[in-house]
Amino acid sequence: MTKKGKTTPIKGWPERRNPAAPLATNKHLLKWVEKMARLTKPARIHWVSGSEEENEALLGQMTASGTLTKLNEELWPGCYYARSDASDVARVEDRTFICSLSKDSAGPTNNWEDPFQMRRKLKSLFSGCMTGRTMYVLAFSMGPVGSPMSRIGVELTDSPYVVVNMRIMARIGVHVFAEIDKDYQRVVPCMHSVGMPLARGKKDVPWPCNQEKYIVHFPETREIWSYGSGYGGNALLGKKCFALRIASNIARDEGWMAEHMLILGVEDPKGEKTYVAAAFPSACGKTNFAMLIPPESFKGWKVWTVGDDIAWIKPDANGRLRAINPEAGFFGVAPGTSIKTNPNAMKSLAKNSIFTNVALTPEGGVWWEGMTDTPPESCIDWQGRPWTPAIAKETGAKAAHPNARFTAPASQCPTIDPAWENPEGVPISAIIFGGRRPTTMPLVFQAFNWSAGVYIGATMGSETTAAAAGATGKVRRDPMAMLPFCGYHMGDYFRHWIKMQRNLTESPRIFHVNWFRRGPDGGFLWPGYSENMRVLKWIVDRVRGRALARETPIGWVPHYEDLYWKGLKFSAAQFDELQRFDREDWRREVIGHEELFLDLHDHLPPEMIYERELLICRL
Ligand code: TSX
Ligand code: MN
Repeated sequence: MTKKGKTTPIKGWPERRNPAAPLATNKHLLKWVEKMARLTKPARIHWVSGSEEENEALLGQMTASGTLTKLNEELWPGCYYARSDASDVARVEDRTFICSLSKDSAGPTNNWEDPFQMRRKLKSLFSGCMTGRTMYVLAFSMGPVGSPMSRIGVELTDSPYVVVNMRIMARIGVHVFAEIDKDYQRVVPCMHSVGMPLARGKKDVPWPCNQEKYIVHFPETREIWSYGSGYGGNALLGKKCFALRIASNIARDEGWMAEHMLILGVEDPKGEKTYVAAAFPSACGKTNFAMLIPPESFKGWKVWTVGDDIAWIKPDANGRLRAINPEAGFFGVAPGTSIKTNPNAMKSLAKNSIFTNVALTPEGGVWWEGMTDTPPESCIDWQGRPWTPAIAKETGAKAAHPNARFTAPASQCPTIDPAWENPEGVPISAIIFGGRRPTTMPLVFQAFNWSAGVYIGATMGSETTAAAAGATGKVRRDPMAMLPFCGYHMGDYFRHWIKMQRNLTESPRIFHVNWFRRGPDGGFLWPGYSENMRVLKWIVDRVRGRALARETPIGWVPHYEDLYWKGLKFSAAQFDELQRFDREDWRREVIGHEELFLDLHDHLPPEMIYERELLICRL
């Protein structure tokens, strides 16, 4: 093990005694790194190679300093555990900024700040902010290295925790530096600091961060600056900041789409594969759906996972949409994940994974609410305090933070699609929108056409839960699940969606699903989970021209007989209740659409207005 704070020399690492030696030759990159080092004043610079030895050394160093705990190697091989500061546990949307030249291009759903003023602010925040720390030069590729659909970033960070997490979530290191040396034009510079300089001789804390947080995007110059947080999407800049907020700007300019979508492949008994992408707001079980296991009765059917969070979708030379998952890992919410709800996720995170803000068991394992039916007799909670089921009963304390995460390599998922790293991506035949809706929305319906489908995506929403701010039981609109992630005006984003069809010879079919409709007794009408395969099969059969449907005012819906029911007792009467179209509910629904559109009206494409009018007429 290396001494605290020292990154060199590293045992078993003869080939790189000096991590300060640059791993790229590109002059622009070297100059930028030098300039940022002059600004932030780190004690040393470490160019991240991505090697196994380097990773071991970083993990060892963080274990020695108390940032990480190595889990029991027998139970959790290659796994580590981190507890964050109690004030740094989630993305900070009110501290997230889009700094375009004009406020109008950021739109009313983003926090805008004048780029010149913000640059001045950032300069003062970042001045000397890495004092006493190591600045890691972390080159990463979103998408397989060398794929024409991939994009490259370089994150300068003073957090070794970020480095080891990014190593799972993205492709990093020497291969990416080699790409940069071929073409620096494609590089998105990403600055990250936890915002806690270390005075000489002063002991570090396990989770350095700053109460003042700034997550800043410059869409025009394609830059990201993040200050004050070491957690998740605030700090792993390849994910939400780059692959969604910056990439949505690049995609609009270049004619493709950066979406908050899972990608899965459905293989039928003949071996024919149909890929679909799906957007759901948070707390709808996106990762569970991406890793779905069909019920026993679906002989010969299989679901393959391409990605669980982000899809970059682009028309190919034949005018068909193809998608890649720009990520290399899953950064999933741990609570609620179990062998029952998602066995594939449990197998993905069984080794070589990092757990943040879950509970630590006496055996050196991890636990979270919903992982097992019976909780451990005792454990250490996410804040380092003793936790027992009795304490939980008395005080309501959670062992794991509700936003606790696992960082797991996608390659470890048992259902990872053989084509998940295909540089050309996979062909997308259907797009699914969904939400958590106790009323109004049937289990499934199909949009009449592309523009009607875009309208469905634009108006989608989810019931507000206790976790989110605001009243529970109201619908929160979250267009295409992109409200916190679109790096420009939402109205322009809808226009871009509408325009995408012009580049296509064949547009994907668009569907809306709702696993969460409730009956008069308040219970869920649909069993969900694996049984969602029945809906997925209908969707695939519709796409392939094999399934019938019935026209309603909102779109095409399946008859009871159009779904495959073997292995599930679900009557036609139950199905009719689940699929029920209620005119009164829908009249309320379109009024809800209006609320969102009011804010965006001066940028809305005419199609959104016409679709709404047509829907009203049909109601
Ligand atoms: O992930 C979920 N999915 C998608 C699975 C592929 N969840 C969990 C949501 C929180 C992240 C679901 N919860 C789903 C679902 O389809 N459906 C429900 C609602 C539900 C919960 C429990 C039951 C049924 C429905 N229990 C019984 O029927 C016994
Ligand atoms: Mn997400």
